[in-house]
Amino acid sequence: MKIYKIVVTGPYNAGKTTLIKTICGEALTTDKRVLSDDQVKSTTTVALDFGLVRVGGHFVRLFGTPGQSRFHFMWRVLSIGMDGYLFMVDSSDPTSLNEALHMYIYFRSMNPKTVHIVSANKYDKDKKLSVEAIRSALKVPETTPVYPTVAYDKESVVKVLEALINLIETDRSIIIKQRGLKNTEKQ
Ligand SMILES: Nc1nc2c(ncn2[C@@H]2O[C@H](COP(=O)(O)OP(=O)(O)OP(=O)(O)O)[C@@H](O)[C@H]2O)c(=O)[nH]1
Ligand SMILES: [Mg+2]
Repeated sequence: MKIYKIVVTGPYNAGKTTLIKTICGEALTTDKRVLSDDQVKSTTTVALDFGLVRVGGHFVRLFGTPGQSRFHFMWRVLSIGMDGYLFMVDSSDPTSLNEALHMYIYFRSMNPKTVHIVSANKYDKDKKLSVEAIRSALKVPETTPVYPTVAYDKESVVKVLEALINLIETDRSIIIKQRGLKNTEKQ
């Protein structure tokens, strides 16, 4: 059994805190009241979300970032030592895509070798952008999966986290093969 650190990130209101609460039940959150007038919700994450969960036979430490760019210093801090990240986008809000693109570029340049999955969240909504539209808007590389998710739905969250863990493990075994080393680690 391994312990993975996975960061859940993405722009404001994408559903990061909801996803962590859904899968972890008891999660540490730091939501505070939104101060601006044009609010679409009443609270926002100001530091981090944290939860520990067992997925696919492994322990996963989940760290959620704030979405607002004024807390961007936490993006770097929370990324230290991560094994992979989930980049969440609100598929029902095309106006959030520009901000999502900037944040996605920032995250990829900060962690160029870290595997990740993009989530088209709120896929339960009638009006939404397709997975393909989100892939194209964010210029997601072909090798990176884009998954439709519903952060309220535990099954959906487990599925995307299992996929991310598989990616992390595949990436590791490729690196080990490339180095010509034998993976003697006991499973
Ligand atoms: N319909 C639907 N609503 C969702 C889903 N995920 C989250 N929401 C709603 O979207 C809003 C934002 O959710 P949060 O979890 O606070 O989003 P966040 O990404 O943590 O937001 P910040 O911390 O402010 O960046 C809330 O009203 C949630 O109830 C989803 O999959 N489907
Ligand atoms: Mg949040």
